[in-house]
Amino acid sequence: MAALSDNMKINADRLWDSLMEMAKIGPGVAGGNNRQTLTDADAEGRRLFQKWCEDAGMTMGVDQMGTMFFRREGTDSDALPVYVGSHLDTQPTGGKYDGVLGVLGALELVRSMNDLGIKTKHPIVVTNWTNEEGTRFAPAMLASGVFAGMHTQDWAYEREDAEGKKFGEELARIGWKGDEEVGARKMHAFFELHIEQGPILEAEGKEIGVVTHGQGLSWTQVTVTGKEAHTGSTPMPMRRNAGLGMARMLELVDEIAWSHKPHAVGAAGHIDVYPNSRNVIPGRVVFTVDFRSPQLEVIEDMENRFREGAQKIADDMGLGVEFEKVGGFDPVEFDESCVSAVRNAAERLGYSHMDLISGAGHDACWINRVAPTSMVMCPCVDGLSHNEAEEISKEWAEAGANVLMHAVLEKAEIVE
Ligand code: HGY
Ligand code: MN
Ligand code: MN
Repeated sequence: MAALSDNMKINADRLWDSLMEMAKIGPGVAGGNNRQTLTDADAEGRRLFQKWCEDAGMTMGVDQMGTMFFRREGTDSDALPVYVGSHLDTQPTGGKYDGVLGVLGALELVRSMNDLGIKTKHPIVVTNWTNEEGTRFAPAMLASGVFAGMHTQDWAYEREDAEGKKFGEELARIGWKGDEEVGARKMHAFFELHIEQGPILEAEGKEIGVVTHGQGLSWTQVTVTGKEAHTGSTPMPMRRNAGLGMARMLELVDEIAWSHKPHAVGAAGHIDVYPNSRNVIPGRVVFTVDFRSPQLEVIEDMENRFREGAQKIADDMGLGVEFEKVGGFDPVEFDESCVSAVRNAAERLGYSHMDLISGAGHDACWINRVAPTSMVMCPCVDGLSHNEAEEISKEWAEAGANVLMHAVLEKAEIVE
């Protein structure tokens, strides 16, 4: 295996230009992106990505969840490929880099390998996972979850968005329902570059996060039922106010998360109120509680205490309450040899770095169950993400993509 040298670098200007070009597709209203999964904007972004990958000499495969795989041949076509990628779908108030940096950083390392004439024993496959965000179709990391055998494809196809549209139908509608069996592909390793989406790297003045673990996640959808009534003429003692019940339950979510400080977190980002009319007491509310912690027993404690407490709130207020687990995964420990490849790369290239637990969920968290996996993280400004003001520097993007390239090359084995 030929040596990796620190002059093997990506082209930072080309990476940045590609990020800015992709950001024009599915623009938000405040400088970020709203390119939600299986929308026409997602389809347009996929076509641009396909063109770029094919221009870089790669051949495309698409599986039945719409995940896109672009293969660069190795000298040993029978060797298991090294996969590298992330996701192109965004939140409704998404930034330009969440997921996209990992997909275009993977493309850039192949483009740079072409420029530098680098050959590897193992093929390399650049990947765009469908529906990482789980915002339009819950849960998050849906396609990678099916790939890892955590969900059935039939269940995934039946997931519905707020308008009652089904995942499988929308995937076919945008023309990205591939023919490959999901999960049939076997991997030598998987790497994902991602912005941290938190404040630690910037605060510590580090350029690279060597991601050793990912915290676990629990999503519980809660339906509270009361009774619609007139907000003016209904006496207070007669009210069965589902909105008030939700408010008390959300206070409980916050209290439970704080009880496990400093690492546990809890909130509800999805809230639907019915009928959502100014002069009608809400008769029904549906919201999703998002609890996370690096420790499984803490997640389980938070889930249990919330259900007990919310049930008591509902009982005391004469409300109905139903709970449905709609997403979740246990805390993740990434593969030691892949983590070392990331750490070796940061050291060889002279980037400041630190070990990190990922606060957000990523496709790598599921793929870690079926292949040796790890992640590279770069800082983001003020740790802000899932906000159109999400920002990174070109230097951070360059550092992350260089470390990604060297980690992939360590596993793919350069050939003279
Ligand atoms: O929810 C998450 O952690 C990821 O951003 N989908
Ligand atoms: Mn992401
Ligand atoms: Mn995200």
